[in-house]
Amino acid sequence: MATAKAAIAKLADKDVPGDALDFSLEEKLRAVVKSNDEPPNNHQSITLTGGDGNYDWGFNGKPSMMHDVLFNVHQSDRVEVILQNLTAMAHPMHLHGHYFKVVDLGQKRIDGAVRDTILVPANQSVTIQFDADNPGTWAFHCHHLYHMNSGMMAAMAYVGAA
Ligand SMILES: [Cu+2]
Repeated sequence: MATAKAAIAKLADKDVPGDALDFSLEEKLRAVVKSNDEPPNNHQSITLTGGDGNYDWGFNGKPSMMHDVLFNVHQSDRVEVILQNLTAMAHPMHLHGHYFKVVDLGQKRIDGAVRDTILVPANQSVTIQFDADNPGTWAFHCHHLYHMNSGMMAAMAYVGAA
């Protein structure tokens, strides 16, 4: 739609990949505040799976839902989570209740940004670290709501917390 006599520009080229779906922006970012340098004691490895025409997004090969606990932490853990995307789409992964540091992009170690959501491009991996300092059961999900609603939604639960 356009108002009368409005100029309508055309895109010059097709098939030019954009920056937003790879690591080119993310790898430039650095945290403003220094975070915990302690080595992690709680190591998790999670695959992002599904979507082969079935729209059955999930984790570790299984469509999940909010009440499935994907992984556990204990209070005061330093947690490292490897997110390996085995699908053909990028997933912006979001953890509630915590801020995490991006420490690895595509198996390249970095001293990256602190965030609560990180884009994991198709067929790539991202590793995050955070302090388990907010007891409870927290949603961990893809921020594409249509992926979340079709299975890429689970929880991170503190052991011994409600
Ligand atoms: Cu997704």
